[in-house]
Amino acid sequence: MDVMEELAESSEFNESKGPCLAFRQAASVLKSLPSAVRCLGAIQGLPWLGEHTKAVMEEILTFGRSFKVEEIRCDERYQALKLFTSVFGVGPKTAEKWYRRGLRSLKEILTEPNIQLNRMQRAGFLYYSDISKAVSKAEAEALGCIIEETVHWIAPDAVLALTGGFRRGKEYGHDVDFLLTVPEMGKEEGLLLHVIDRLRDQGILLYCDHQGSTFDVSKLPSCRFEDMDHFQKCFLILRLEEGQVEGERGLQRDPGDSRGWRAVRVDLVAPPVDRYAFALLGWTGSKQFGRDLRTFARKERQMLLDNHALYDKTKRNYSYRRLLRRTSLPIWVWSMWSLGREM
Ligand code: DCP
Ligand code: MG
Repeated sequence: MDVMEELAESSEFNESKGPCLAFRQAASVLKSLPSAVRCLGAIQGLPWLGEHTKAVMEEILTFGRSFKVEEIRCDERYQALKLFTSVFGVGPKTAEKWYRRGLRSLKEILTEPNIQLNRMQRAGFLYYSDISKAVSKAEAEALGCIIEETVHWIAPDAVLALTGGFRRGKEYGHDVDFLLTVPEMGKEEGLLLHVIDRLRDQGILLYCDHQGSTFDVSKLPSCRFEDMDHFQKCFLILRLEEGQVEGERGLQRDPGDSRGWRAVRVDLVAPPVDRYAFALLGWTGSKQFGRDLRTFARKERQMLLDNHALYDKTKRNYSYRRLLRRTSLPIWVWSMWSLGREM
């Protein structure tokens, strides 16, 4: 399945949306299987495995390797784009621009006088060695304690949830995602800025990009299915001290690194409490599961689902409480949820 992810990534760099999605779906299906595939017969009848995927799998099953993937791995452009997009704040477009300018390494980017890095990219380079390292569950839990203490110091009745990959049971992630809200509508508005101030006062805020809410309930039908939701959020880099992490291994870092701390990427999202359930479902991910759930809602239930709401196209309403009582919504959401618990 890593092979499928690599093929998806390569298609993304080539802006081939269809193949990219097909390989991601295939990776997702293969991950959900109880055991490794040993013959092509084992995948007969499974959904989302198209001709390309099957051809790659046949190659692997026959020769123990995929020539197509090996070719991609050796490709200079793929290598450069993969490296550049591994920097926080660098997307495929910027990576492509740098590649076209003849740049091939991170050092070349940093020493090229005509390159203007934005604030996020500067932080991405500054903390590259730390934030390109996986974050462990113990580190995520330690950060959870710090955020919880900070949030509850500001709002004792606030609700905080660890989301993203760690909520799905992953042992490692590339960042740590949290959702927070307060029981009283509207009170969540100033919350994130307070949290940021408090983290700064504690001396652990290394970088912060705060985005205010653009959520407008009256425009709900027009803000569906966008990549980013409209809730207030912040993308942070926090300093995590060695003593704060429980467990044998403590901090994830290079051997010989004696700093006693590491930088970690953290996302905080603060939806209003009446949107919390949708935000929690969306931010728990995975991205592919979210995509499949939305497709299922649209095609099988004539409903539109996103991180803000569930809209019934036939009834033309958002009244999800009524829907919960009237239909089998909880059943399909939760059955899809358990079916889609892939990492
Ligand atoms: N998500 C979302 N809208 C976005 C970004 C993410 O709804 N604009 C969702 C889907 C993701 C989840 O939030 O699964 C968390 O995003 P991450 O990119 O952190 O992904 P994961 O936590 O799943 O993976 P990782 O373990 O690499 O952090
Ligand atoms: Mg994450």
